[in-house]
Amino acid sequence: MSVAAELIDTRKAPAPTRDLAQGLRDIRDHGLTIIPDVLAGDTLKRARDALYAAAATDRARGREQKFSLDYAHDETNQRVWNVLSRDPVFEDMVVHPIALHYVREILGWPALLGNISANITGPGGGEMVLHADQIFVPEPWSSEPQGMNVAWLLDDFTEANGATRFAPGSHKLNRAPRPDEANVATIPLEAPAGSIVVFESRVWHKTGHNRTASETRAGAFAWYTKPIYRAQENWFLSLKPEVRQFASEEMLVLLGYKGDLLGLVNGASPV
Ligand SMILES: O=C(O)CCC(=O)C(=O)O
Ligand SMILES: [Fe+2]
Repeated sequence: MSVAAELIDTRKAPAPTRDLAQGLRDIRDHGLTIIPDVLAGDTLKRARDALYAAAATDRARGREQKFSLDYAHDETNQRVWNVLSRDPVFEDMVVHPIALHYVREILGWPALLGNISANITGPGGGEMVLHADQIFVPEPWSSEPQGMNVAWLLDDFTEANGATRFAPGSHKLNRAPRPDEANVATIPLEAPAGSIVVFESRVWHKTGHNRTASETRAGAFAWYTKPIYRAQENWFLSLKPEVRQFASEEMLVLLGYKGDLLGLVNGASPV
C-alpha cells in the first residue's frame, strides 16, 4: 500500500451537517464538510440565473479563460471568473456568516479573498487535474492550511454530472499529489443545490467527469487565504467599483482595501 493509500479512506466521507462544530471536526479529520440548505428559494434561483447569464455572456463574447489545472483540450467545461463583479448575490456569499465562521476558525482574521469564480461542467467532460488548492505554497508545507474554499452548489452535484471528487484524509499528507498519484481513489461529493462544501486547501480533489447527455453542473468557489498570499484575482484592477464603494468592513479586509502591516498606503490602511 502506498503512503497516500494508507491515509486516504474513501469510506470516511463526512455526513452533511449543519452543526458548525461537527463541521470543523470533519474538516480537521477528512479535509471537508458539507452543509445543506444554505441557499434556497429565490436566492438560489437568483444566484444560479446570474451565473448562467454571466457564462452565456462570456461565451457569446469570446471572454472565456481556462484555468491552468483544466485540461486544455476540454471545451465542455466553463470557468466564469470574478463573479463578484457580475451580481451582488455573490457578495452575500463571500460574507455569509457560515463562510466567515469557517474562515475565522481555519485561517484566522484578517484573511483575504483570493477569488470567487465558478466552474460549470458540461456533458462529456469537465474533469480537472487532481490537485490541492495551495499548490503555489513551496513545500515543505507548515502544519496549518494556508487557504480554504467554500464551494456553493448552484445545481445538484451528482456523480454523473461531475460532482467535485475528493480524497478524504489526503490533507494529512501535507503535500501536493505527485504526478504518479493522479489516479488515487476519490469519491464524488454528492449534495443538492443550495448546499455548501467547505474544504481546506491541502485536501486533494478535482472536478468530476460529466457523463450525462444534457446536464450542466455549476458551482461557485470562494477561495480565501491567510493574508500573506497574493490574491488570485487582482481586485484593484478588476473589481466593479460599486462592490468596494458599498462594501462592509469585513469585505474591505477580504479584498485587501483595509489592513494593517501589509497592503498599506504611506504607512496607513487605504480606507
Ligand atoms: O469544479 C470543481 O468541482 C472543482 C474546482 C476546483 O477544484 C478548483 O477550481 O480549484
Ligand atoms: Fe481546487
